[in-house]
Amino acid sequence: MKGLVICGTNNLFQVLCEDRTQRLCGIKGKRLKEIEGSYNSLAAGDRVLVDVDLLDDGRGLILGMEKRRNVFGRFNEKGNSTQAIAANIDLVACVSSPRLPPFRPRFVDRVAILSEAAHVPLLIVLNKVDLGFDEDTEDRLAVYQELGYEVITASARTGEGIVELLEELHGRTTVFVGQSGVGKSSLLNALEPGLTLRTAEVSEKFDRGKHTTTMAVLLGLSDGATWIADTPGFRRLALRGIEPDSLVAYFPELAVLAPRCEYGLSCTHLEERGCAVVAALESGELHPDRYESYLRIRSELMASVDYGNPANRKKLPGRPRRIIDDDE
Ligand SMILES: Nc1nc2c(ncn2[C@@H]2O[C@H](COP(=O)(O)OP(=O)(O)O)[C@@H](O)[C@H]2O)c(=O)[nH]1
Ligand SMILES: [Mg+2]
Ligand SMILES: [Zn+2]
Repeated sequence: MKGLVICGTNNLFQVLCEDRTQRLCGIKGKRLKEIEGSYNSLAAGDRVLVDVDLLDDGRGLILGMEKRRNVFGRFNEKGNSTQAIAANIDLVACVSSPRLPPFRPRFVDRVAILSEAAHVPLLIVLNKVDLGFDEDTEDRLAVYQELGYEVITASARTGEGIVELLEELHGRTTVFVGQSGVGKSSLLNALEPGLTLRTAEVSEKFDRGKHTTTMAVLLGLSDGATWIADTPGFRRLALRGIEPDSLVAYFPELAVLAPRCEYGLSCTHLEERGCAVVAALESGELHPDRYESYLRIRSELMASVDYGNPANRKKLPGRPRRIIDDDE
């Protein structure tokens, strides 16, 4: 029968089957050939075909996966491969806070790129607005809005913005991402009391140590139509698999500017003559922080495994400048 992957890791998954029973399922033959080469085989939100264990109704075997509509993932540096976090989603919600921890637009930029890569719209939630926020943060949020990203200011503590957030999420499947401490769990509980208790319960069953820290758990709201993939706080979001020369396509404002560069597609937007990106930066049309993100991520992509190979490097204009950890 058909089922929906709620969470799982290490080839063991919790699947909500169409008869409304949750079953702990292994994978037939340990691996599904559709997704060979990925760090974790299946992700929360994947639709699968399950063979129920005849001797134990609480168990089953996953026979196959339905083609994914999309997948939101990140690069796992330890595993040196892409890690699917949630599949078949309608929205990415990047949760942030103005203080404790401070607002980190560079992290938001990375989530925005991952959303663009997955072709999924992005919602930026600034939680903890009861703590107030400064002009810089306000300024950056306005930039994101101008770029076409939805922004909601909220407070899990006072309830501000929660109705608005619920309206955004209603009837959709959303993955919540954000650094730890920004209030993802608190927001989920503000949306529906007790919601995160289930994350804790499910995580316990899967306590295999290392994997649980990156496991997403799909939670269904009681309306039966709204799903949220709760994720643990990622400290770092490494990016891979994007050609450095195509990176502009993931920054909406750069994608518009780049075709106007004098050197066209071969422009790296670093220091070429007639670069429309640099011109926009100088005129103030392009936010310097967004350009800085572009530079940092480009360096990271240039220095990554794929481009560390001299054979590949020759093809690429410009040299990696430095690797910067955005946590700093
Ligand atoms: N002032 C304030 N604190 C909050 C708010 N939301 C969460 N917190 C606090 O921030 C801390 C981290 O919250 P938590 O939900 O665990 O964050 P998570 O790691 O993103 O899931 C907790 O101490 C919460 O009480 C808020 O809207 N305002
Ligand atoms: Mg949490
Ligand atoms: Zn250029």
